Amino acid sequence: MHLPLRKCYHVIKLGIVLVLILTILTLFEQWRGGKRSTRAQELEMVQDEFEKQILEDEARIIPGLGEGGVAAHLVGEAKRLGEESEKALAINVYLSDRIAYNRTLRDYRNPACTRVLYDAELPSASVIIIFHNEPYSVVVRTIWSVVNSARRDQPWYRHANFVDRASGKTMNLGYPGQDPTSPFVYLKEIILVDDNSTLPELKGKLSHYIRTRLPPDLIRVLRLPDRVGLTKARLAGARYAVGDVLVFLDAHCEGQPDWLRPMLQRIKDSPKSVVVPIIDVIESGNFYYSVQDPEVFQVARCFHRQGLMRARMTGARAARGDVLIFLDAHCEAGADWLRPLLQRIRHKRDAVLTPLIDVVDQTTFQLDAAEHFQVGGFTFMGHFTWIEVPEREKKRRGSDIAPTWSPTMAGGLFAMNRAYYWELGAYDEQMAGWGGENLEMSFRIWQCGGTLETIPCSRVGHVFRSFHPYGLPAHTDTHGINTARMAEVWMDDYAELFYLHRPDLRNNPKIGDVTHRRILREKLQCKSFQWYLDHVYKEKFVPVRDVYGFGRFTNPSSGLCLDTLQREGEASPLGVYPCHDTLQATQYLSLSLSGELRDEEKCAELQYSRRNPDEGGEGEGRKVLMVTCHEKDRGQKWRYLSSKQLQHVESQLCLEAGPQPGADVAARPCRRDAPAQRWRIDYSEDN
Ligand code: LR7
Ligand code: MN
Repeated sequence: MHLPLRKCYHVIKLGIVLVLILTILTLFEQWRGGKRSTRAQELEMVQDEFEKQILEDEARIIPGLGEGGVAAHLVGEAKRLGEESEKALAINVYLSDRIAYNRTLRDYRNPACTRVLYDAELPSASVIIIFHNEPYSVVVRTIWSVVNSARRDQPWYRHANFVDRASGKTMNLGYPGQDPTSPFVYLKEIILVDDNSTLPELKGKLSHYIRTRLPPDLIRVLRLPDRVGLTKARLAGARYAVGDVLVFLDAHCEGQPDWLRPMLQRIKDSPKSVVVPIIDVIESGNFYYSVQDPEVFQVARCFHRQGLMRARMTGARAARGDVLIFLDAHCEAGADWLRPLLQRIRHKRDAVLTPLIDVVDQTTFQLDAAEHFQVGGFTFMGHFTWIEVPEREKKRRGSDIAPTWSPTMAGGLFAMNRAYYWELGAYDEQMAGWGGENLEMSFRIWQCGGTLETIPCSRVGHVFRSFHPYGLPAHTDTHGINTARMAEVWMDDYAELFYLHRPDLRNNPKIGDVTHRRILREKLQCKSFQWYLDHVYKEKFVPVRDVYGFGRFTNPSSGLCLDTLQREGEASPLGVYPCHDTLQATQYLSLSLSGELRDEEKCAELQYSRRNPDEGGEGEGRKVLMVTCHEKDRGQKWRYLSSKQLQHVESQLCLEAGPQPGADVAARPCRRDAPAQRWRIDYSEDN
């Protein structure tokens, strides 16, 4: 009895200890597990919240709205809310939130593009999209557009086969190193660079959207800890990228079918080509996707019948409108085709205009848009402009869809071989905020041995905004300062023409140090700006090149100078103003060798006078208007007489100073004894 009792006691003691340990263990486990699950729960709750918001977003979308790229309209209260959002954000965000993230677009490409075969083996692309406080739905639509238009399973995806040299076998592998089953044959990655946005929906919600709605392992989001501006944000994206080619996009773009391959193919064939797509317009108010130049309208017609002259005359006699428009009876007009014509005729009564004529196929009624796109130019004020493709370039490129040389690029949408990007000096990392980097890179490309080309089969739409919805660092003029940095490094003596517009920036310490960029220019043995003007952009009017005289045009008897008086607008009268001691932009005019009296973009011509079309009235004379130079022989030709008079060749009238500062000049019958008709030019062959 004794022993078993003792044993029993021990057994019980042991049991109790064991039970205690077990209880403690389970309690601990429970405690730990509980803790873990609250964390998971919290995370889940946040995700659920994002999910809920995203589902709400998706429920808001109106099927079919804006589909095909047509203008989207809302009515009533929704319309008002839309307009309000556009006023505040420069984009109709309320509307954007209601248009499908992956809407389709009408295909505006030249039909010849659909017949091009691209190599099966193309360089891989890293698409870099930077953003600061861009509207969420617009960013998501941009991402979808890139993803969709780079899929191999799209109907348009056809390619030339890749022949393996070793085995002689025909293969379709995509590019080397890529999983051949991946649907994104040449899209390596999309890198989103968040330039320190403050909008909450661009943080967790956007990440959640990407994680749950978009293909895995394709999209990275880089969150910058500080706001660095667009140049440095792009640099950050480029450092991160691993694809063969860098493709930069603004965060409000939609690509046309197959927009990426034509650029990759060109870079493969010519690695030092930096390429841009044709940039189409997505209207900020209604998301209408239209071809690049909104002024270009399209009237389509199929075939021309003969012998219609008499019928037209009869019609013209009966017409009562201000303007006669003749159309064949088998035309289809593009959007807003009429107003550009009427607008032009209002400014220039004697203009006879033809629209851009597209072709409608007579059997299929397929509309083939006449190829029209513009390339990049610049002004000495440091701004990007659109220019027509020069005639000599049309000859050189050989075909409407061939790579077309462009003197500059807009800056936001381009593709470039990644190694070449770094070799060529990437970006000037001391450029802040917005602006300037586009001309800097354009000049650098050309001057240092590359080419800048528009690839016509690649078209991407961009939402053009009328103002920046985001603030820029401390309201500094980053565009001016960045442009001055560019001018200091790349423009040689021509930098003076920039400083003429910005005397405040001359020798301004705000510009900062550019030594390292000058060293880069030296190292790459780049050519001069003069070379650029002479070889790349011959058509550019340079106020000191190919001119008979330039500078101030002084009327000695009054001490007044010709002055554009900072008047903006399509056609603004030329006036006079007391001469400035130093040359300033509004008084900087040239008399070109072809006889134009002009500033950088506008030429003096006479206003049409209804009363007396050929003679200047004895009274007020005819007004002299500054209008866009047309480089045709008519109307904009002047000559400088030995009597120091400026004579308008066509009308034989002479330029006469206005009576007081700020007055308009006039063209009047030439009188040798009229002191108001005498002009002295600062720099000319005579002086
Ligand atoms: O501080 C900033 N940080 C940014 O990340 C300021 C802007 N950004 C982002 C912004 O969210 C956007 O995605 O940078 C991108 C470009 O800014 P936008 O869209 O306000 O510029 P933009 O389209 O008005 O201006 C054009 O010129 C700029 C000069 O610095 C840039 O080069 C833009 O990329 C360029 N856009 C285009 O080329 C599109 C075609 C427009 C034309 C002509
Ligand atoms: Mn933009």
